[in-house]
Amino acid sequence: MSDIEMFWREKMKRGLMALVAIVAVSSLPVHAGTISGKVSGVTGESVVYVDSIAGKSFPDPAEKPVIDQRRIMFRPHVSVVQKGTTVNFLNSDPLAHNVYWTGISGNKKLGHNLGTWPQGQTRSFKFDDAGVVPLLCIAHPEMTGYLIVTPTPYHAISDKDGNYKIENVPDGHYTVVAWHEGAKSSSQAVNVAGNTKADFTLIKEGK
Ligand SMILES: [Cu+2]
Repeated sequence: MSDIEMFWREKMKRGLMALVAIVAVSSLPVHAGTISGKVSGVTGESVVYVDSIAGKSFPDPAEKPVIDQRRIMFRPHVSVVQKGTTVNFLNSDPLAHNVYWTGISGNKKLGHNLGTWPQGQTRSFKFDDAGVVPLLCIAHPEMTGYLIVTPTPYHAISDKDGNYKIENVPDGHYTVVAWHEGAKSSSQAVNVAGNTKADFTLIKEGK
């Protein structure tokens, strides 16, 4: 191979590498990170989510999570879904269950009764309003569950120790809310730039 050939080969190789680098960078999504931290002051699972973002809406999620009624309990006891999600309520018990809620975040106009249905059957409801949905069953007053409907897809349920992680949150300024059964919710401004920490301390209601 002549010197001039070597020269052009090297030049083309470098050009190609530069092009690959440009394509790789331009195809990257918006910078995103995780919001993680700990919810303390309460025991057990908490829900942490990014509150509504001005001027931003999200398509209705395609997946339809199941809230099971099994052994006279709502399972899971606490669920979180994005606004616009259709939830399937399944009765797995050999007796009739009912599902109703008296309101969403205290708004009685959003109360609803799904009716009563037997084992093996499912009834669905699409939750278009964000808020806390306390689930009840007329037949079994001891049955309680909570569905948290969030305005954004950025939400998480903590582990039993309160540690949570919300993944793939685009960089930006947000209000992040922590919810726990029987506690006063808490919100704080969080500036997400890559991986960001946000801790919460909740106070149980009535204290
Ligand atoms: Cu029941």
